[in-house]
Amino acid sequence: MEELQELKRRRQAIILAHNYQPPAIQDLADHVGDSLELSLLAARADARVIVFCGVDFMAEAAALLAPDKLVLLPDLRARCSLADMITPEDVRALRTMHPGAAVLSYINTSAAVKAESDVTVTSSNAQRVLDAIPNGEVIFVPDGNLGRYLATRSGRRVVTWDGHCRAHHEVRVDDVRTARRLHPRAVLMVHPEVRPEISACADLVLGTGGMVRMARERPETEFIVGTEAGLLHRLTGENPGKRFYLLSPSLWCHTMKYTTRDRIIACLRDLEPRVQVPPGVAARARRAMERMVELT
Ligand code: CIZ
Repeated sequence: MEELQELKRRRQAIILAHNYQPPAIQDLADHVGDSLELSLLAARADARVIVFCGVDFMAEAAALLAPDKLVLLPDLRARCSLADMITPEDVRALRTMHPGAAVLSYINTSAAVKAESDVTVTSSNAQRVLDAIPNGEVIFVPDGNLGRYLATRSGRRVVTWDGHCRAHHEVRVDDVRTARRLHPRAVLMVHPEVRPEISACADLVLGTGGMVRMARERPETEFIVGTEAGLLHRLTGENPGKRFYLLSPSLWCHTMKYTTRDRIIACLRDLEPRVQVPPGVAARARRAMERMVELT
């Protein structure tokens, strides 16, 4: 820890950790949050170097919003399989098939896909952004479950893509039955990346930021959590006296767990691996992210 603190000071660095990071990484970070919160923090931070403990698209989003800072991702194997399920060419083909439709891309996309989109959304603001888009056809990529959830909530026609998060998509109705039986008084909160039949039987459907807020504000003391296991560390730490149960053992993202303290030290020492977005792509992708910030 001494070596890490000394390197941080020397590099004028801050460490940002996503809510899904391993507990030890959350504990050493300067801030823990969702991808948008952390990217906005990166932009405002009085630092020259940002160590982003998360997956590739998150570090890219931080690099887009904080172009004056050096953004490091401790392990380049930390990729998001959902983000890898769509390419910029796929988005261009969807636009050709649906001329005039607005393209909303989930934050879990590469900068190159964001650059092909009209606006980016996160799980916490997707509904608000959709409501702010004038009536007409909307394309939502790449998470099919979240796209279908938005279509059901809004009653609008949403063209979806068949991508999914492996961890959330694996949750089954049987997991819900078992958890409800074991914890009958608990509030069931799930992430909108789960299948529609799972969100349909939940008490709350929320992104991780919303789950953190609800756990704090609701009077109930037990919660079944339908999102990646890493969030339980934060929920438990911030809410002594309340209990949190993971909805399903499938809720585990392997690539989120590549970050280690040694890798953070190595990247602060070597100032590598860097996350950089080519300028032509960056300008258009930043516009899609800024539009989201304007609309929410
Ligand atoms: O936006 C994020 O950080 C993700 C991927 C999930 C969430 O709900 O926070």
